[in-house]
Amino acid sequence: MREYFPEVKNVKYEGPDSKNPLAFKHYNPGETIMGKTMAEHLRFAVCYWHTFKGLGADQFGADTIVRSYDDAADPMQRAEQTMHAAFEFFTKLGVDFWCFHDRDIAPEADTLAETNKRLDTIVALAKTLQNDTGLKCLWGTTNAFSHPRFMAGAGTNPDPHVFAYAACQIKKAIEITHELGGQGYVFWGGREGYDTLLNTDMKRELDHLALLLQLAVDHKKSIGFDGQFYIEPKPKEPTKHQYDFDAGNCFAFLQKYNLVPHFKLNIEANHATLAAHTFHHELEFSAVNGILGSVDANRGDLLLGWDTDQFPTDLYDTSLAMYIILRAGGFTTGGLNFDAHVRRQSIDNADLFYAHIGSMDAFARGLKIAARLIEDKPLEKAIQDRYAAWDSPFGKDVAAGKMDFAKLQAWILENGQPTPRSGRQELLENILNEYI
Ligand code: XLS
Ligand code: CA
Ligand code: CA
Repeated sequence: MREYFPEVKNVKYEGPDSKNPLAFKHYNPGETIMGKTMAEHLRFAVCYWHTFKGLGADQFGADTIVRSYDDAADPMQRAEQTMHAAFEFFTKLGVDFWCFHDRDIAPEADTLAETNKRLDTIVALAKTLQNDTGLKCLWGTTNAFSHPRFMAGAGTNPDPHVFAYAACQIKKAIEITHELGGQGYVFWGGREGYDTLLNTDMKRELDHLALLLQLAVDHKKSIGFDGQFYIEPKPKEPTKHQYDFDAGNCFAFLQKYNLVPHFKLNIEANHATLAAHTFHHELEFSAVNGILGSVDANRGDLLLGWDTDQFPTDLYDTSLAMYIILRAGGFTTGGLNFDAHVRRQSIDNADLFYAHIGSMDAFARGLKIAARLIEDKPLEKAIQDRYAAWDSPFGKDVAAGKMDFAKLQAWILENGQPTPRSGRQELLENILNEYI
């Protein structure tokens, strides 16, 4: 069997004192934290598109990275080699899950029939490799944004012919995800938005997008796929405005079209910052509304205003993310998918490993920090204390809606001015630092 990453053997946990760059210092998959192993909590997934198909090209320049699995002239042979390389990588890294778009794993042909036949060939190979290695599919998805036919959107396209094409592609992608035992399926509205309102019928587009999702829900039921559907918010890029702007927008959309029971959100860190939110905010909004499903773990760059999809290494981010996730009950079908790519100058195979190892360690540390925060409750206590007046008899009556405006006025006339209280932000930031 050909080896595609010969310079790296299986990555192991060596503990915080290890100086081996190809070992975990903090991610110890079997270690138990709050009743579950680290592997069960974190549910790491490697993404197919950036990790194996991304070879360093950007808007200003061509590929910089050469991988040995990419050396076959025939596109299907290349796809097969890539799949073998991917499973070698997953196994050596020691993750349990992977994620893919239909177009990542098999090249598109001239007709839908031929394209789907190619997918079947590659999916059969992926299934065998899953069985051989124990790897599982966290989620599958459709790329309905790269092909020129989707330049004006997929479900939101002004042409029903394109809507139909997108539907066929989604149908097949759900079927192959089901075939691979996928635990979920993601809808990212890559071009479901607009570049100018001068040529856009927004009402129709929103209705059509909802219809496409409803048809997907119907199809899911008809084939008995019980994986979780997710919408992945992103405010812009590639279009100027995308309808699935942020978690708040997605939730409103799902409510309007009665889709809430069928969808959760896949929150990506970099998309949160593009929407001028924090990762923390998007996770918390989803958690409090019961729609937190899965996470695309990456980060942006504060000095670059686009979707740089860098590997996550910031311990504040990973700690606060794990804090929200644990408090929301942890992942069920979801996980931490590294939707991230190495930088254009990181051209060695080893760089792919360093990137994933560092991010897995960063989340492992985040998990441990979050668990201690949950045990000691410093933030929880501070918040409880801040809102304690709502637990007084008066506060309870107000919250229960027992006090109308007239009663509130009478109460104020009797009780006068409220007493200002400190929000203690700096103190809480200091306390958080003690844990990190
Ligand atoms: C692009 C998105 C995409 C989705 C899956 O910005 O992050 O990769 O995760 O289509
Ligand atoms: Ca993503
Ligand atoms: Ca992204």
